[in-house]
Amino acid sequence: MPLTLDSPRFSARDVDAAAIEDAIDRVGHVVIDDLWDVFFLLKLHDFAARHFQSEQTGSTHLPDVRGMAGWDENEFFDRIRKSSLPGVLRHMQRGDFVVSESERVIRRANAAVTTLFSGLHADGQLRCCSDEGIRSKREFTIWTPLVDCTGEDTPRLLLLHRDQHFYGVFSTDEQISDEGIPYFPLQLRPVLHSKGLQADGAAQQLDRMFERLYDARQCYAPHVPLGSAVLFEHNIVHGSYRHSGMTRPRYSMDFRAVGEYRLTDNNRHIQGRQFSPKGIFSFPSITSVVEPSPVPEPAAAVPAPRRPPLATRALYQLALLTLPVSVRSAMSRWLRRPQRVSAS
Ligand SMILES: O=C(O)CCC(=O)C(=O)O
Ligand SMILES: [Fe+2]
Repeated sequence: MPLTLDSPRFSARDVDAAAIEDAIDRVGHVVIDDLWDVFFLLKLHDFAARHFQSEQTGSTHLPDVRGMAGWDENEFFDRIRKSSLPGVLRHMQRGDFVVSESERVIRRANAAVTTLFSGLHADGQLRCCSDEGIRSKREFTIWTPLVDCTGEDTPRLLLLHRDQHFYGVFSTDEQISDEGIPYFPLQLRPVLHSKGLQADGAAQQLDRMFERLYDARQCYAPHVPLGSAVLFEHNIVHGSYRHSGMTRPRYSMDFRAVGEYRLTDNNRHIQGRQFSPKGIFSFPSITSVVEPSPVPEPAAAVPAPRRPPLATRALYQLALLTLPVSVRSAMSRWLRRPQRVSAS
């Protein structure tokens, strides 16, 4: 069973929500091309570059972006509103849906640093909400790269076929352990600072384990150009697609959406925004309609990263509307060039 690039693919310009749902039901995930405004993603890339560069811990992710310098909460929800996602999610959730504020992550993956990838796992962080779903109990993750992910030099997303798992492929004597908790090297690490993956030869060992997984299970690592996203169901096993030959780092954003749900003591603490045909409301307490707001200037203390000039980015945005994906990908890679992060 090979690793394939051939994920079900749809265009956000001509969205067929029923066909997307059908593909999710069969395979577990879909790629949606041209979903996002690329300027928005470039802003998020700047945000990620600023905050990861100032961080010394070597962590794979910024777990909670709320209140961080440069994060614009209203713009985030407004960009979702302007995309094709509400149509798709309303169809699959059979009505209003809620995007959580807390289970929203900016990540990085960099194969030059063995520990900088997200190991295999299933999501389901919002089970306490989706279990109480009124019209649907489904929970979806939307994964969006903030760089072009169409080359073999850049980590992208790895997904297993629906109902497949890495259990059974490896034996327990291949597990390593951090703070007494055993796990497989390609699995999501149980603790942030994983010593088990810092041993000599760990990168090669990881490569070999992933190759054995690709032989044993149906795996997907679709190309995802800047502007596209992967939508998958919470129980799909996924993680970073990486191998030690990769040279470019990747930033990405992921967030989750559940159907409108009943409030209980277990989920009342989870804040989110409810998308309804009347607008976007804070949830659980429906108090205000969210209006788009101008993007605030970055905080003075945080140095702005180098970015391509506005005219170049405007040209790119124009080209995006007219050129085929292969040409857009090449432009996107070129645009990302000044943003490279050193491997150390
Ligand atoms: O970005 C990655 O490599 C992993 C992403 C992930 O775990 C998620 O989107 O839930
Ligand atoms: Fe995940």
